Amino acid sequence: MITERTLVLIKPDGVKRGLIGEVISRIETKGYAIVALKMMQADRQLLEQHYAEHAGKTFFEPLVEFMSSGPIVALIAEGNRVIEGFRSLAGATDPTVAAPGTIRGDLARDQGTKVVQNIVHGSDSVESANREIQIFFKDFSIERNT
Ligand code: IDP
Ligand code: MG
Repeated sequence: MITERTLVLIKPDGVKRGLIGEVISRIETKGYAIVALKMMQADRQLLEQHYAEHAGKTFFEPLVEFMSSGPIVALIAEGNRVIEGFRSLAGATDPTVAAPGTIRGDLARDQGTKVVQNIVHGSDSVESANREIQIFFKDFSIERNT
């Protein structure tokens, strides 16, 4: 049995709208365990590292600005296939077409901004999860994902 961990971020739009509890509740009621959790203000350096794969894209600057515009919540969720499972809970990147029933489909919509505001981030692979967990939780052991 391989237990996975994933990095989840509740983005500034989620925090501002008072949806921390709603997002955490969906993760917990699905059956995943939350094994680390903090509220923080992400700075540019941290976000450039986290979103390195998007450097150079038109929405990169707006993304970094948006993600540093207010507090976020970072957490590590754990469980079998949690990486895929949380992406499924989150729904498609574009909230306009994210399926109803998903976090993005139920709680977000197009705000007409340069960057898509969609409440949550979730790692997309074991490699990303390990990398992102190290960025946000430096002292956390990633043993179980390797
Ligand atoms: P994901 O969050 O669903 O994994 P990514 O492609 O990794 O989506 O993009 C990271 C974030 O950048 C998205 O969650 C969204 O906030 C923003 N984003 C992605 N694609 C676009 C785009 O085409 N226009 C504007 N913002 C985007
Ligand atoms: Mg992504």
